[in-house]
Amino acid sequence: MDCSQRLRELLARRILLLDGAMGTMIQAHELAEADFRGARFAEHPKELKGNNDLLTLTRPDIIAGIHQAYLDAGTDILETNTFNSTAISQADYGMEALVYELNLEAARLAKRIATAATARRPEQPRFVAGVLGPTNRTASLSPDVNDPGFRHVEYDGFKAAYAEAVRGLLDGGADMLLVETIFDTLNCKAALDAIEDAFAARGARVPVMISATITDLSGRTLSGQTVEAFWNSIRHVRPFSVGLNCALGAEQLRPYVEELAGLADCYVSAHPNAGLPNAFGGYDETPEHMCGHMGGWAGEGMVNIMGGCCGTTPAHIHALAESVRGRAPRSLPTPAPRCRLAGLEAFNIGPDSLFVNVGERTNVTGSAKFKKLILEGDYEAALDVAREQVQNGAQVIDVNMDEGMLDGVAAMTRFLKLLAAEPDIAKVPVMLDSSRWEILEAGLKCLQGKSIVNSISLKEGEEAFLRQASLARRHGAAVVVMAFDEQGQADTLERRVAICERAHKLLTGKLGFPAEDIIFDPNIFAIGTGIEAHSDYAKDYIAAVTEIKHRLPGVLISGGVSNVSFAFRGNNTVREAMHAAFLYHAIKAGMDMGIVNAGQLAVYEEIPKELLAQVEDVLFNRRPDATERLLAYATTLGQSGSRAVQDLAWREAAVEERLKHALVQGIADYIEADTEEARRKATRPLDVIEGPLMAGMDVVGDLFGAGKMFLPQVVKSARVMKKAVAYLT
Ligand code: THG
Repeated sequence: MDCSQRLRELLARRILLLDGAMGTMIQAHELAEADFRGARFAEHPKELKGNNDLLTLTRPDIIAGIHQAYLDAGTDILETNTFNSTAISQADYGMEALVYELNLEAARLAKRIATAATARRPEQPRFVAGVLGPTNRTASLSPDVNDPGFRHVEYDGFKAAYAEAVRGLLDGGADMLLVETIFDTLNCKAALDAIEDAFAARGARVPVMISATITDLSGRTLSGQTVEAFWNSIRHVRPFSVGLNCALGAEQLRPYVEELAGLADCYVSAHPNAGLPNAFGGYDETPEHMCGHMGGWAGEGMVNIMGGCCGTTPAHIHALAESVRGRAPRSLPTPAPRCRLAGLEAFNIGPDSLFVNVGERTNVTGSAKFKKLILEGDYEAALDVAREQVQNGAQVIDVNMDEGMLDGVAAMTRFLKLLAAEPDIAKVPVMLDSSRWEILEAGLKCLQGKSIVNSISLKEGEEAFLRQASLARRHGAAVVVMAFDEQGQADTLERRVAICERAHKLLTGKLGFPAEDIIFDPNIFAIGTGIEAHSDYAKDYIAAVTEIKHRLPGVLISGGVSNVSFAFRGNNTVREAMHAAFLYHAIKAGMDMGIVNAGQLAVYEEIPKELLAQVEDVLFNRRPDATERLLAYATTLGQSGSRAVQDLAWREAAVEERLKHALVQGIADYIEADTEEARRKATRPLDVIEGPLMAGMDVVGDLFGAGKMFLPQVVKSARVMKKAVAYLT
């Protein structure tokens, strides 16, 4: 039986115990500089006092004694003395060269003591978790407030540092690995990437435990993620356990452990501090106090693995062992499969979700304005474009830096690093959009959340496709798969469906890629181009959506919506009507998400009936002269400007109608004057809210419910409503 199976067997019966703090225990020995140095490092040029991990080599007796004390207290899983044993952390002491040895010897030492304890009492087998600490650097935050794009260490640097530590821990015989005290999920993802490399190189895996730290009562990690966003960002490695440790005491940590316990389909661990640090940086929560809380968690079936962090001692672990004895461990939930994305916040997409709007404007090929800003290096204003998309209701933002004049890797990297410092943008997941793999990969190395890679395809054959898909998976990303193969882009219903089926089979069969993380894009091409061969493009896309959803359950479907109207560039009235009608029908067919201009979506129901009929004739290729008729009709509408500006006929209607129109269309321009007019007609200002304004919002609600309005439009309606209410107040 391998270690993972033995652990699972034990965990089915009881809660397993980690140990407690190492640092507090070392401090109690009141060691001097000479103890840290020993004979071997007597001449080392830097001060070494405080380099606790070094004691594994210079005072192994002390570390062994601490391990033994924890085992005697009831610990099942010992943690190695390697919290700072990475080149990044050891740089403080000039001991980078020692990292492999520190990890190797720490694992050997813990293993020797654990094995001896198991031999003495085989009914309680003991295990060693090789600890990978967070380092003292952040991968997704700048240490310099004046330069938010700066990083001390980049993703590849973190990964290399962790790789070295992992090698030592595994060579030393660690039974499992514990990536802990994670304050920045990108650090953790680099560690997980290094761990996967090591497993692949060895042809063997060990269980991986992951434990984050919530730094304050905001309930977020230092790098700003919520508990669920964190979980979404790391669950692709199928961890053995996920949990929380450090920073807070048991009482403050409770709600977050409880939240995680409700989400994670793996074991849940918790090892809190002995309370919050006191004025002297010490910890004074007694074993009884701490276990008063944690015993309760055990009683409620909230956890599987427990222990202590800063300030805890063998007395705490002993008390914990007493208080969890006989308590049933948490049973694992079976959450429904969903595409679980994350920025700073979680964003889950499933079969019951409403249509997802992906903001298209942060694209150098899709927006002249964004391109100009990036080429000029005005990243600040470029970030405003992203911010505006999010404010307008984009739930994901598509970022594309494919431009001949641009170093795409550098631009993607810079933009995403700066974006990480803007919580109002970084809260949403990112869709990395590029036709070049290097750019997609560079983007993945900047994002702590769970992103979407847009896109991969069979264009260059199966090998390249599978390689890119597995790399995307390694970073935990979902993928957009274009209906594109060695023969070219699919432009018929049959080829669209056939390529998606082939890609699905390869991804799920060869890589075990979860269906819910596959987003098919069956190609939205321009229609109304005057070219006969293009006339079924929209119709076939919509039919392909139905067919793919039917044949490949669980996958999602997306597309670049604005493509469909390229032939009508310059005429936004027609373009917006085409997008609204296209979306209305494609969503009914099962389209889950689309790349759209979130600030500029027309309401299907409000499209003038004649225009709608003409647009739908083109969409569904209902008559041979459909395009000509729409073009002719388009010229009568004027060449540019949006419907709202052009057509002021609605201003002639009664005030109640005008208020409704403004709410449904999200037009704020006249709202105060119209609200004032309604107020003068009413007895009390409240009557305006309860009367015409609520009536208008009811229409918005009905259209939204019927799939005829989208979130970005509702956001606009809400803004208009707010303005009217503010005026009345
Ligand atoms: N599928 C996938 N990804 C995609 C696409 C797709 N990414 C890019 C594109 N298609 C989706 N994004 C856009 C962005 C902008 C426009 C169209 C698609 C657009 N822009 C205006 C134009 O060209 O007329 C630009 C106007 C301006 O400069 O402001 O229409 O299909 N997976």
